[in-house]
Amino acid sequence: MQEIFQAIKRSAAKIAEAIHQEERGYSHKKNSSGEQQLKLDILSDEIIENELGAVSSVKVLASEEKSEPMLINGGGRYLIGYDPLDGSSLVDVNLSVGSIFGIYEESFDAPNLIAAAYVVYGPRVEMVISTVKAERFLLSDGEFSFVEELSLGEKGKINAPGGTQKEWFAHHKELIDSLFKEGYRLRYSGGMVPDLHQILVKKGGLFSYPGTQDRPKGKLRKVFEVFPFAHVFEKAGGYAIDDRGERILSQRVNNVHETTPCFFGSKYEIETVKRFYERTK
Ligand code: AHM
Ligand code: MG
Repeated sequence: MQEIFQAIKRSAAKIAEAIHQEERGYSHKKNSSGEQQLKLDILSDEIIENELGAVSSVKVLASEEKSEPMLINGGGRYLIGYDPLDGSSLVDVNLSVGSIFGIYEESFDAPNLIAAAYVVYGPRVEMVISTVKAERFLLSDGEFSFVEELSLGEKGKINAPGGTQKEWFAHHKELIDSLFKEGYRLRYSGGMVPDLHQILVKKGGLFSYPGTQDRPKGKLRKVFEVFPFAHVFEKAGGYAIDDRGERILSQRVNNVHETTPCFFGSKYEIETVKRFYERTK
């Protein structure tokens, strides 16, 4: 598995470089930001595919950018689901973005997820790897060095509510309002990687991306986004549940692009989510 993490680290350094090069090209390309964005998504996907595709233990790669998983090496052991550049539209407004990876065995069902990683491209480039614990690394002079083990407290102060408010169900709005009434502060950038990273580093809080009236199954994808972060949160001593109050890591998939409502947080916030969602049962 170490060779997979090494390949992810090399990809991260190259994607960080690509993001900065696009930035340098910004002035003469400012009328075609949509196209530019697309290029960066594709470039990030290619970088990861080239790096992970060369690792002999990798059997299948499934990218958020591609409709079908790709067989790499029939004799390999691991299936990797990844989102090459999550929140990529935020690059244009110079907010942080990220890459997310889930490492599975046998299938892309969550119980088969054995490790996860994500990279945050912000003022600094950081990476978190979760295996038996969740560890934070910082990119400096081309190398990732260990910063700390991530560990959530029982309760935080951050509320990061995703989804279009107009489409929220009444019980969800009540949940979010009640946390604000308790004194929670709004911290939401619209990029799940930096939004969740902030909660992990600040040791608690709630990130929610609920099912809504227009999207009952939410927006975030199980295999590329939700399962990997659920792994990181649990290894950091936190929780990740769906709108039925079930553990995200017990979910299965029929299609790698399926989405699920999701809630990530520390103990107190997740208990609060369960209390408000209990009424819908
Ligand atoms: P993407 O994979 O197409 O970039 O979408 C995922 C992103 C997440 O980072 C973020 O939490 C969410 O979309 C925000 O979406 P929206 O602004 O549509 O609610
Ligand atoms: Mg994404």
